[in-house]
Amino acid sequence: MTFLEKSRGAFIVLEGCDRSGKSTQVKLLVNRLEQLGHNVMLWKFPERKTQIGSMIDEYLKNVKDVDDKAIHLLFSANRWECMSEMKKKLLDGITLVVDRYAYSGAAYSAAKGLDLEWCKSPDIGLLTPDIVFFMNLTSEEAEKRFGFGNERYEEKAFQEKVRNIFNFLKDPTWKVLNACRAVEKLHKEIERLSLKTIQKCSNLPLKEDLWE
Ligand code: FDM
Ligand code: MG
Repeated sequence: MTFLEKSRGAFIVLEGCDRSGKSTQVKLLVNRLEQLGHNVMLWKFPERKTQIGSMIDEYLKNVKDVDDKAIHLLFSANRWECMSEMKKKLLDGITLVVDRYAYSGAAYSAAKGLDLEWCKSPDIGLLTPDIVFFMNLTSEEAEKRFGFGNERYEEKAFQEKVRNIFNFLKDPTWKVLNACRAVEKLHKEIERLSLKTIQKCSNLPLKEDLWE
């Protein structure tokens, strides 16, 4: 644990299936927090700009095939390689709003049939978010949104599996949001809960005990 002399930023994660509105909401939240004078930064996993990230990018764009377990470990390594920078920013008082995290890592890989506990294990000990918002869609609403892109995983049957695993993974600390609602309504709820979180965790130590 890292003890604090000044207030730190909050580690806020948004999770959910493709097309659940995460990217829209992280942008809205970052803009709003900036407006309110907070020090805030948007982060996204996978972080495609690193060397590991560019291998992941090629995999997602179907340029390359990679063994299921190997790509899973690369997604995890991609988080580990960002930890020191993220930690530094949080300790500098910057709130991080993060689009996907280790929960996506476990859900997408386990949806391929890999053992869930095996999937979680390489992420054990990562920074633990102060709050996880789960963008929950009914399967009817999810179905309506499946026009779909051309990256790997973006198809209906697979997303349904991912959804089920997210539901299995979620714990009582998650804020499960009804993501079928209007963008602005959802945004207001995320803003309210984020502001509460920022205040609540500003004097608490960072936790580096994900899934321990
Ligand atoms: N994804 C994302 C994984 O399979 N594992 C992970 O650890 C993470 C962070 O990569 F299909 C998947 C989820 C999604 C894709 O693309 C990332 P977008 O841009 O977030 O949809
Ligand atoms: Mg996608």
